[in-house]
Amino acid sequence: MKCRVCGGQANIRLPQYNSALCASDFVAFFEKRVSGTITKHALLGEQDRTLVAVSGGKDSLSLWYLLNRLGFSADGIYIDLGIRDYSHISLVKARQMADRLQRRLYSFSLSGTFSKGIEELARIMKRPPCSLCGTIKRYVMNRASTHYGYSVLATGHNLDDEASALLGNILHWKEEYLWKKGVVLEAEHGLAKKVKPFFLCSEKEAAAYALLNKIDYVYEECPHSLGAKTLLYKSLLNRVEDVSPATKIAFLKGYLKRAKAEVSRGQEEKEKSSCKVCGYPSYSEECNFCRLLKRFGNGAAVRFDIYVPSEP
Ligand code: Q46
Ligand code: ZN
Repeated sequence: MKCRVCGGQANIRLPQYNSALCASDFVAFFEKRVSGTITKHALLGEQDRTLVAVSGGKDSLSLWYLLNRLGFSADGIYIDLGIRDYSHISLVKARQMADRLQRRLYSFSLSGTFSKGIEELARIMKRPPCSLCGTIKRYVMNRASTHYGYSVLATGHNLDDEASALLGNILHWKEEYLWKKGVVLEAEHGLAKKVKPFFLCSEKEAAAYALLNKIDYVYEECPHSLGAKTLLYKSLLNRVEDVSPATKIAFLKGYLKRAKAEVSRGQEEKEKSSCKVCGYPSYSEECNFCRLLKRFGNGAAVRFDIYVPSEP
């Protein structure tokens, strides 16, 4: 197998592009692809201040690293869900990257605020951990972005995440979410713009990029992701991809084209008002997060730890 660019020994097969590349040409290819997505969809501009949602996994750490390599000075935010060793190790990996990049890392601790981790909170509230986790993460990231003056929040969602979520939305006809899964969600209601620069990059590509750049990430997935439906959809899509390479990318590209048309057709969004406590957008008088804080916060305020790496 020869590298399509230099003709040397290829290490990475990319059947979806009918190609194979050596390590260094793969890194260049991957970076060019991400930077192409950023330009094509106007994800980031020179004047933007970017915050990357960092989980300690390969996608988010690779994204943080890559954005800085491309010249976007991006900081990170980590949310400590209080899941035993998993959360601890993830924070260690995130700090290592902050040191390597010499960038700030903000962190928010659930246990520090609610005296309980996500699992206990979910059990008491009789909610699935992932749904509660989603509510908390969205709020905390929005809050950190606006509070510290970041105009863009970038997440490491990759092609496989997006294709499986899309498949799930279609299988269950969740029309309220169907057209809101694009590469970019423009700033609204005073919140930062959300972007997904890895939208067209597969999980395998992100893992290869992490490996080749010696990015040390947490290998285990969050224990709650096991058994999640998205894993089933991912494996189904991978089986299709094995037989018919480039299906996933065509699925998402087709979606993006149609999503644009659907959004511009102007689906009426339910009017959002503001939370009377924190002023953030909410469908009810008091937002879910403030209600949670009232119930479990014991008077605690939302606070972030800021890790500023010392000079190497
Ligand atoms: S939602 Fe669920 Fe993830 Fe939160 S509880 Fe873990 S698996 S981290 S993306
Ligand atoms: Zn609120």
